[in-house]
Amino acid sequence: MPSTLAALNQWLDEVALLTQPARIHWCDGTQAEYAALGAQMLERGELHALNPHTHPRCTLHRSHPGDVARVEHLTYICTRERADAGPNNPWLAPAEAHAKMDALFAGCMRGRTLYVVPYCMGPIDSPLARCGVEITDSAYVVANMHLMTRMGAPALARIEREGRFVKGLHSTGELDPERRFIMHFPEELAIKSYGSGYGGNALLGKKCHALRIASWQARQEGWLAEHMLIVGIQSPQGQTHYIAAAFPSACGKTNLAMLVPPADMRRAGWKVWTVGDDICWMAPGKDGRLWAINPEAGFFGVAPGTSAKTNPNALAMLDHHTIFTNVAVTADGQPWWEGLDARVPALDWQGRPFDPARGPAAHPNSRFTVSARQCPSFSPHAEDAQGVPISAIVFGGRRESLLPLVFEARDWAHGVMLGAAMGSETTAAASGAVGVLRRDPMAMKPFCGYNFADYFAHWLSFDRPGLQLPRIFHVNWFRKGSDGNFLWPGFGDNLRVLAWMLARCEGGAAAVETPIGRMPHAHYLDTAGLRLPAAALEALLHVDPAGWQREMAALGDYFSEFGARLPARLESERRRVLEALEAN
Ligand code: GTP
Ligand code: SPV
Ligand code: MN
Repeated sequence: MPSTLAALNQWLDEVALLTQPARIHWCDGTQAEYAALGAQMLERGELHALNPHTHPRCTLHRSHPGDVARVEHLTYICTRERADAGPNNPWLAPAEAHAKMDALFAGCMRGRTLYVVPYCMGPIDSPLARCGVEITDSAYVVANMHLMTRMGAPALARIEREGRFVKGLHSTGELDPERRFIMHFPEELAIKSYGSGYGGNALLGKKCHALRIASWQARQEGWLAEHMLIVGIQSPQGQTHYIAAAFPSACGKTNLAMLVPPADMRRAGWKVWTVGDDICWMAPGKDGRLWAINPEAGFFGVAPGTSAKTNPNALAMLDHHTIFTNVAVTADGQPWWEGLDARVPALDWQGRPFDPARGPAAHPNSRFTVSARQCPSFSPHAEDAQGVPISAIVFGGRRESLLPLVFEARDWAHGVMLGAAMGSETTAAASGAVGVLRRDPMAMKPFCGYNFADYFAHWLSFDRPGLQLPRIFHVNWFRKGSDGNFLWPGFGDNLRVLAWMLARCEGGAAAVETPIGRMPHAHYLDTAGLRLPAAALEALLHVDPAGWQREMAALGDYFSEFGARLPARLESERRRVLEALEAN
């Protein structure tokens, strides 16, 4: 299946000359190909079979124990001008980065198969979709790309028609953290990733293309590439609104996207439809609204914490045709992770007999890979070529204190400032310490492919005549009480907060003006079906003026890191909140 596109053939020739593979396999994306790859990996021990009675066609991959998460300090944006990458990204000059990477890639595929993976991010017939080709020596990566993207012959046909594609080169290498880099060349629409087999580092269509490269393109072309879920909320009146929400890694996107309404709201007629759980591409439509697609075709989700109680939709899709990575296993060969149920697993994520003294049985960043079509709540509009119209944008983080359950921005510029101000406690999705509060504007700290100052300016540029922009909200499901427990039940009950937002979008619900934004009256949140102490709800909706003054002062220090490049409007929005707090 050699391509008719000369640029593709030529690039492949160059890569093959450099990496010296024993054979080249052009992926066609068929089920037969997927099955053959699976059989080879089972035979080589790269995948392990799971219980075929409880989990038909499910497999387990155990990664190298030192290769379990994204590596942000080794992930570079290589632009000609250092300032274009911004203080928010590690940077290397393109020539230097290519030389460094090509030295690593030299001869690295000797004796191995080179896979050519043409893929399309987004519905294959969508004008919003974009294509790429990943060259990799990892069968595990190819299998994951089968589930996560539209890959193979249809994608190649689109690439040949368009003549344009993102070039991604990946090798698992020696899995030596000293010889591991993920380099992005936005000016060349190219990615080079070496030394890791982990999702975000190796499935190049995902974070590398659909966020870092796409965010660069989106700025040039007037659209947005965001780390957001997309969910449709159908009210008892039958109207469906779509919400896009940016939460940092392992902070609840998958769970909100697949939310099951609590019993009282389900009885009242609320329904929830999943469009995407991690990435959202949105562009202004002819009607002035923002229309969004999920560029992915599958979910690469966090396993720990997923249970019949927290996320029944996820659990229902994970009992067949799923690849698990770094989960534990029960004595009868079922996948298991912390939070699933009360069983005790036999083997930990490294395949050793489980010993609680060694820590959790499943790796805290263990994941599942599954086709989105297996999700019971998958929206009938998830694959619409034109996308879905967005009514509300939600920002949120993992904040044990200060940040209230929900508040609404006064207008777009205020909302952009709230997004830029986002902070969150770090999680196991990236290497490094967990639970440390850091700035993560719009949940894009690890994923924005250019200078954050320019990114904020790009967001602000949508505030113009002719556009009907979504309302912007901020949420926090992770406030803790003095006992260290979460104050808000979260998960399905988050729909109570979304319902207030939708009422706001329809002009229905009242709001209280506060210095930080608009908030619901406690009685406006439908918490009748909840056993939530009044004191907890009050704490969740409390604005602490002194704490907020400190927060806004710290934001000023953060903004000053961007110097004169920071849009003045952002700083004036910050001052406005500070002044309102002082006047209060
Ligand atoms: P990435 O795939 O890393 O981008 O993460 P994500 O944002 O999709 O996070 P996910 O939904 O997988 O949630 C991560 C963890 O947070 C899981 O362990 C969840 O159980 C937990 N979580 C999600 N929603 C809530 C919530 O509303 N409340 C609480 N307390 N925990 C939650
Ligand atoms: C994240 O870390 O935000 C993820 C997982 O969604 S990864 O694909 O590895 O980036
Ligand atoms: Mn993510």
